[in-house]
Amino acid sequence: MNLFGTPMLAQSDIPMPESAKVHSGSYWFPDQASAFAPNYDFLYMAILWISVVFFALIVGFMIYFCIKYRRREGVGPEPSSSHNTAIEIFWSVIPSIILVWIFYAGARDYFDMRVPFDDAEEIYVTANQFNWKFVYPDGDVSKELHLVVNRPVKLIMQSEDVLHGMFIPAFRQKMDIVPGRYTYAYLAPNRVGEYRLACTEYCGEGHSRMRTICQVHTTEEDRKNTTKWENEKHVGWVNGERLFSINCSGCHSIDGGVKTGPALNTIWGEKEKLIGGEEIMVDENYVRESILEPNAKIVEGYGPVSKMNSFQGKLNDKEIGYLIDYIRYLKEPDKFPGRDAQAEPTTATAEEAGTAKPEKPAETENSIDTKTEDQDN
Ligand code: HEC
Ligand SMILES: [Cu+2]
Repeated sequence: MNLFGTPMLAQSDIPMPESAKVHSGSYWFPDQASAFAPNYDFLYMAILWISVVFFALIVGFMIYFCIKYRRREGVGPEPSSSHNTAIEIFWSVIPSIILVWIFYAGARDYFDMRVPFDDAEEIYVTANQFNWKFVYPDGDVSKELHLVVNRPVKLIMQSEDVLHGMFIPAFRQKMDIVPGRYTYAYLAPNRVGEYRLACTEYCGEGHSRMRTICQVHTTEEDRKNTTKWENEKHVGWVNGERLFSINCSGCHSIDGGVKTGPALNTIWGEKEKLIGGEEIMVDENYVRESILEPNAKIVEGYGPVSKMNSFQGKLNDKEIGYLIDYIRYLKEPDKFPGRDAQAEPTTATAEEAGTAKPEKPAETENSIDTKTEDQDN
């Protein structure tokens, strides 16, 4: 049992896995399910015990002196010293050292949690009154947050209306979701199970219902197969379009214009001239190689060294597959199912969720509004 009682899972139909019923949490704390949690709990307990010890010492001495030096019949005031350098130094230096240590430990843990991981899975979080929506790199959409154990995660969060807060007690992590800008949270789930995720900024009447679960799965396959996705029938190229707008659109146009790199809308199936005069047919392997090893084959006019950085380790095979779908779609849109072939919405939330619209963290506040408007359809 922990202080918060059993997890509240009212919003979810997913049966609770065995692991979630066993609490690893202490009397004070819920489960520790994140790599950050032990440090936080340690610091919390350290500060608590330091405070307890000093409280006992100070109040103890105070009571003792009150009694010892109380005013009594026939006992005159004793002469008292007004200054003792040794004691003053002692009680200034020791607490200072402790305070500096608390600051150091707090800052260290804080920065640990704020520094992006190199290989984090990026999950887009949209909060609105009073729902959560999570969009995964391959376009899957869910109403609960589904993670894979020991796989670091970057949450890119935005609000559609008012201020919300994302709190996962088992991770000891909390981050505001502020309208008009993106906020980030870096998660390091290290324990399989089902944990609570709740809104912690009062956001209106339904605030207390704005909670869901964060499920940490054993493997990617487990997550893929056991999760109830909101948009099961989503179309590959739409995912590709999303990934493209996040990763590639800065250098590649899809209207034929040349940016840092060549336009990609008509290359599929064509012969491409490389530096050195060689010609190559643009197919799956060529696109794949262009993404993973840009320098292996360089398009004529873009040498001698490719300005494209490798996406090795940043995009997995499935994501590259979606990008290939998208590049093919750009060339031959008629051969692909339309955007509307996506899952038929069953509820109002599923309707929004059905279209995995490209959501890209913007650098500046101003660009956000235009971006979301642009990408709404
Ligand atoms: C930093 C800029 C930059 C980014 C970001 C970038 N590229 Fe490139 N890309 C280039 C440049 C420059 C070339 C031409 C040189 C070469 O062939 O490597 C190129 C070439 C390519 C080619 C070969 C094009 C042709 O005409 O044969 C493909 C395919 C490609 N990029 C796909 C992608 C995809 C997919 C992404 C996103 C995952 C991406 N690129 C991101 C700069 C970039
Ligand atoms: Cu809220």
